[in-house]
Amino acid sequence: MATVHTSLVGDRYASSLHDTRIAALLGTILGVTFTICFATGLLSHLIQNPPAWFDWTTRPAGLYRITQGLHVATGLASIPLVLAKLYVVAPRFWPWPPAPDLAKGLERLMLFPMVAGAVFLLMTGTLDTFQWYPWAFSFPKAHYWASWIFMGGLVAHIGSKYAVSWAALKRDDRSGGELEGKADPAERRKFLTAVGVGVGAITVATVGQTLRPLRAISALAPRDPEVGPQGLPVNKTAAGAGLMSDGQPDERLSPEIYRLRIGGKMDSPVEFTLADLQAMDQTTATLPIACVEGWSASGTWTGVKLKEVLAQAGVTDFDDVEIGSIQEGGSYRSSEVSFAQAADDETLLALQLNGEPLHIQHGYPLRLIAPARPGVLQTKWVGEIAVR
Ligand SMILES: Nc1nc2c(c(=O)[nH]1)N[C@H]1C(S)=C(S)[C@@H](COP(=O)(O)O)O[C@H]1N2
Ligand SMILES: [Mo]
Repeated sequence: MATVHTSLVGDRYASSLHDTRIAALLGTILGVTFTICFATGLLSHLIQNPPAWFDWTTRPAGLYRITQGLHVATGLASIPLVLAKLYVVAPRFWPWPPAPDLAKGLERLMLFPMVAGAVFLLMTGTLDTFQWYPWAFSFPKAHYWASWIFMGGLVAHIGSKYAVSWAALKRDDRSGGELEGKADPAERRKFLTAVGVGVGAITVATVGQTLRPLRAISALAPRDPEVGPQGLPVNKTAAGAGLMSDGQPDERLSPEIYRLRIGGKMDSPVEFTLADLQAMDQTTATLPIACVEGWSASGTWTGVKLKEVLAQAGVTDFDDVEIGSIQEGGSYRSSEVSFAQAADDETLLALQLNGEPLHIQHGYPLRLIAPARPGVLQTKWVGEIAVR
């Protein structure tokens, strides 16, 4: 079946690592990491943009921490794997003739969305974990659509390489593939060990931003889960949200002026002062902030149950509520809580973190905190609730 095409570049690729079996092995591992990465990414997208049929659970409380931790970890681990795979298959980049027939031509064309997609996804994803956006497009939108384009290419690629790869993996047979290398077992072992060490080093160097016991050795992690006021990192600062002027907090955050307004489909809106909220039954819960960027950290929060505040405003029946911030612009100034999510006893409007009033950077005087929720939906400086 597969013919061996003469490579234009000849002996430059004489290394025995350009081998079908190594390519198949790396491809299989990448198939696993990319599938986990895609599934967890899709889930994160659904939670943040829920269609009518989807209602994300609140339990277990640490679930999003795990799924998003896996998303970032499998993405980062894929970087050395992709580089290794590109190296192994390099002799096949420019075959001659480029497309001996239509099927081969199509197969090669589908490599473009896959390779370009992988590079784009891994680069933008990594830069996002550092909150560095040297581009003009919306990161979540571009990352999301690129993942579908990439997956299309990946599925086509697996379809076209499945038989050859399976044979190479099963029979230790290097003759049926298109790569000419005659891998020597010792060199192959050295190479694969190096790739494994690369994957391990990247993982250990970053996973501490979410796995506490590893934080001391996670030298490259963009976030240390303990750095920040009250022992928690901060993404959007009060100043960044436009809530500071001349170094002073916006007056709408002051205890005298602050109001929580419940409006929306109600006959007449209801307002609570900070003292009103403090006088309600208080609940304490230990819940993580799990940022989409992969860091997560736990805090002990005290405040009022969202459903209790709504009940006191006369609201017991609704589809969902939109929790709005005093922050005026910005993509993440509000978030939706469904009826089922609001029913959880630990879906809180928090007034305190770790036994102290919330630090202004964590959303003083009131912030949303709920189990299994992406950090981006844990709205800070809450000022209004729209009932729908
Ligand atoms: N109003 C408002 N709330 C917000 C954000 C925001 O930009 N504006 N960012 C969110 C994001 S992305 C995260 S990860 C958490 C972080 O909470 P922390 O700063 O208290 O750790 O706040 C969320 N709440
Ligand atoms: Mo976040």
